[in-house]
Amino acid sequence: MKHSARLDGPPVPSRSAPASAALGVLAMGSGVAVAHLLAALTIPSRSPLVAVGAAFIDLTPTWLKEYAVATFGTADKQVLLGTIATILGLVSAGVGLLARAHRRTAVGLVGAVGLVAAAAAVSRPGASGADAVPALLGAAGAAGALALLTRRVRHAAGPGGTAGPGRRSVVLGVLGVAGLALVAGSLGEVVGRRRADVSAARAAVRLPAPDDPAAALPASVEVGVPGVTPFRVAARDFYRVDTALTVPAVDVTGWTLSVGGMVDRPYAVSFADLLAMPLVERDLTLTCVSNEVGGPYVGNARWLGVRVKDLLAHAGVDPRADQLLSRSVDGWTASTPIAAVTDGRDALVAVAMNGEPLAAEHGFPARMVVPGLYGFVSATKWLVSLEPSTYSREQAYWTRRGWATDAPVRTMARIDVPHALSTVAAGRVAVAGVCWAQHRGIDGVELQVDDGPWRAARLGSVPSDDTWRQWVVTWDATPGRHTLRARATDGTGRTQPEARLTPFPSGAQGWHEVVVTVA
Ligand SMILES: Nc1nc2c(c(=O)[nH]1)N[C@H]1C(S)=C(S)[C@@H](COP(=O)(O)O)O[C@H]1N2
Ligand SMILES: [Mo]
Repeated sequence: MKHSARLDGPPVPSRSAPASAALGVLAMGSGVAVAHLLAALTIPSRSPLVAVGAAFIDLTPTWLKEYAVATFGTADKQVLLGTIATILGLVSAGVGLLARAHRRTAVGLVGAVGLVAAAAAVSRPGASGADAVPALLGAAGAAGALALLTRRVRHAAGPGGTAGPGRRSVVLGVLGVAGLALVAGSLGEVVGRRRADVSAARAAVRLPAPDDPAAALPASVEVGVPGVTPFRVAARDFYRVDTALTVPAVDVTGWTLSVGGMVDRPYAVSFADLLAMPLVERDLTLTCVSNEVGGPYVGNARWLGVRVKDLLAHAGVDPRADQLLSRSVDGWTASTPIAAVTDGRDALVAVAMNGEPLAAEHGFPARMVVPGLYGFVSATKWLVSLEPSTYSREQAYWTRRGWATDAPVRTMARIDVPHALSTVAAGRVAVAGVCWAQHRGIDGVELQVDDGPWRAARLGSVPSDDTWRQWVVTWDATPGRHTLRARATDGTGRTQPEARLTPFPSGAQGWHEVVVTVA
C-alpha cells in the first residue's frame, strides 16, 4: 500500500504504523499529564482518569457492578482505572495512526476525548464549570503535541528531510514532549497526594472523653481460638466498601455537617461543635449488603460519636418524614428509615473508630453508623448533610439502582477456622468463627459435620445485641473429607434459613459451608 501511494501521489510520510501509534500515545499521554497536574493544583478528584472512572461507576448497571465486585473484590477500583487507561491508550494509538493521513480528524478526536473527560468532571456532584478546565487544557496540550510531532515527522519524511536536521527535530520534539509529560505527571502526582493526605489534620484532632462510655469488654468476647477474627477489628484491617475511586480528602477546618430538609430549624455544625456535643461510645458491627455467605465485608469496632437523634432533635423533624437522607462530600447518598435512627438504638454520627479519629478510608472526619442495617442504607462516610425526607420524594444512590429501601442485616454465621479446603490433623479440632444479627442479637450457633447432628457452639460474650459474636465447637475429626456447616439463631428465635439468596437486592442468605480434609 505504501508503495502504490508513493507511485501516484505526493510524498507520503514513510512512518511505520507502530511509530505513528507511539506518537499518538505520547501526545495523549502528555495531555493527560498536564490535566493531572492542573487538577492536582485545584481539585485532585477531578483528574481526568479519575473523573471518567467515577462517572463510569455511577453509570454502571447493577449487574456489571455485582460482577466486578464478585470477580475483583476490593481490587475493582484498580481494575477500572487500568481498563480506562488501556482504552485511552488504544484510542491514542488510533489517533496517532489517523494523524498520518487525516491530521484534522485526529485532532478532532483528541478534542472529543477531552470533551468526554470534561463532561465527566463537570457531572460529578458538587462540580462546577471550572472543573472542565483541566481536561480541556489537557486536550489542547495533546492536540498541540500531536500537531507538532506529526509536522516534524512529515518534514523529516519529505524531500530532503531524511537528512540529519529533520531527524534531529523529530527526536528533539519527542524528547521535549516526553520530558514535559514526565515532569507534569510526576508533579501532579506529588501535589495531588500531598493535598489528599489528611494525616496531619487527623493527628491534630483532640478527641474528648465520651459522656457515655462503652463498658470495658470482658476477656470472654474472645473464645481463644487462633485464627478466628478478633472481636474488635483494627481500622487498617477493617473492610472497605464504597463507590469512591479516590478517597475523599475532607478539609476538616472548612467542614460542616448541615441538618436540613423536612425540619423546622435547619442548621449546621462545625467539627468542633460536633465534638462539643454529648458523645456516646459503643461497640458496633458493620456489614455490607454485598457480602456473600462466608464473605469478608463485615467488621466490628468501637465508635465514638453523637447520636443522630440528638442532631435531629435540634432541628425538629417534620412528622411526615419517613427517611433520613444522608449525603457524602462526593455526592453519595444513603436513605435510612427515620424510625431506625430515632427508636433509641445507638445510631451515631461517628467521629472516631477504636479510639482514633476516623481513617480517611473510613470516612474522616465524620460518618454514620446505625446498628442493625446494612452499610448502604446507613453508614455514610465523609458525611456532610442529614436531611429528613420521604422515600417518595427522593431516592438514595443504591435505591435508584434497584437495591432494597429497607435493609436490616440478615442473620449469619461464618466459619473462620479451619480454612476452606485446608488439611487438619485428626483428633480435637476447634471449629470457630463469628456470627451476627445486629440489633436482634445471637441466641445460638450450631455446627453440622457432613450429615451428622447439629451441635450447639460455645459463644463468646458480647457487650450488646449490636455486635457480632465469636463461636466455637470442638470437633473430633476423623480422617477423610468433611463438610462443615454453620447456622445461627437470632435473638428473636429465628434460625437463619438454608435457602440461598444472592446479595442483590437485600443481602445474601444461606448456611456457610467449608470442606476440609482430615489427615
Ligand atoms: N460516602 C460513601 N459512604 C459509604 C459508601 C459509599 O459508597 N460512599 N458505601 C457504604 C457501604 S455500601 C458500606 S458497606 C459501608 C462500608 O464502610 P467501611 O468502608 O468503613 O467498612 O460504607 C457505606 N458508606
Ligand atoms: Mo455495602
